[in-house]
Amino acid sequence: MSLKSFENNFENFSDEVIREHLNDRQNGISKRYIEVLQNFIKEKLNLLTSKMQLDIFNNGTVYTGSAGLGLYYFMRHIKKNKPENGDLKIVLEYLDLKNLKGRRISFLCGDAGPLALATIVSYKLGTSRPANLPDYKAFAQRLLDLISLLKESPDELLYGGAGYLYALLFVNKYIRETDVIPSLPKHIEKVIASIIQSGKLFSAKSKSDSPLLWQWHDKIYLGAAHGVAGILYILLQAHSYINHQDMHTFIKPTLDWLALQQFPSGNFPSSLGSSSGDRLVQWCHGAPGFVPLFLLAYQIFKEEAYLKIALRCGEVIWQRGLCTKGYSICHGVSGNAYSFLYLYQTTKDPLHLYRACRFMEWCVAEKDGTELHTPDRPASLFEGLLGRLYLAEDIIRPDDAKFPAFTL
Ligand code: GSH
Repeated sequence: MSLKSFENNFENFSDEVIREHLNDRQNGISKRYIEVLQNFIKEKLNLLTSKMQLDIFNNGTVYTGSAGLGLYYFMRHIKKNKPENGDLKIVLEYLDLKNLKGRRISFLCGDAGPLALATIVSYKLGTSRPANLPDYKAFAQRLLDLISLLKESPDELLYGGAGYLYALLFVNKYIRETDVIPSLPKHIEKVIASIIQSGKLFSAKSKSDSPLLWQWHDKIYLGAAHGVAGILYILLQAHSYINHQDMHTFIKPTLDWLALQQFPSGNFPSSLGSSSGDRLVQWCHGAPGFVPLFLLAYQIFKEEAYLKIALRCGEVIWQRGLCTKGYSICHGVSGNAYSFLYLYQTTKDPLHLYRACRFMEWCVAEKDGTELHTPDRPASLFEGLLGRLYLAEDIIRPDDAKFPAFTL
């Protein structure tokens, strides 16, 4: 056992061992395991909305606060075969719209998350929205106005510009009709231009081989939450707004530079020149956050090398992804399970679905001694229990699984 992860003693994939979790055709979850997960969701959701209420409402963000539960209910609604708009009223119960701080720009830790959700819900409810809920245009305007914070914000996902871009793309995705928010496409382009420009400037300043580079707190982070991988992933999801020249002169070469940073183990460093070396295997820092990036790069640029990088990440996550820290989505086992879901979506190889199920099982079992750090916010989406519920919902329909606040 290394310091950061428990030894993975789960059996390797075989037709025998997968029967518990996978269906006969090995292209989905067995009925029996779906039942296990549904019971888990029911029991824990009850706990979250009763005994853990205080913790859910400790702040209003998606990351550690009530909007995380709002996002959970929103995605549950979206995934229904016949979504009924009336269900969306529950999302509103978890958006603390009167107490937004006006300090941070991102979806996860700033105002953009609750405002994006409020915009979509208010739009979808239309005239059937509660009498005290403003029209979607008011929320959309507040979301757009957050751009005034862009210059003073970092570029990364958790607190910065990439997190703002995610919020704009999220609104664009779920309010499907064009021209509902006429200035949105131009606004998205402005934010992309600002992130790319900032990356060019810092790359030139630091004389980097990468044409784009960003820093956060004076360090060049590489991972999903604070670094290059997270920023590139959001930019790639917005590639229809980016011209061919920028894609091929800046974004792709940055991706290729990033690929060179992969450790022989398959993991990635948390930051450039990090003295701590090959240590963390978790979504926020390390291989799990790079899997969706390189799989999307593979889809966009059709280069097999990107798929290979993601598959190598998958191996190290299987070996070292049972984090001693705990089950969280951000820096724990449930977040790591998403890597296998993404690999399954791209390759359709049931090996990856099986692996996701075993990591899920670890998080459901909560065996003594398998979470050595009690989360600061035990109920929350990114540090706590809600993340595991989110994963359980996603594993039931693995083809549609999307890491929250990261994949559109
Ligand atoms: N506050 C968090 C919780 O209670 O869940 C723990 C903090 C944490 O683990 N942070 C992540 C991390 O990897 C980054 S988001 N920190 C550095 C480390 O553990 O070395």
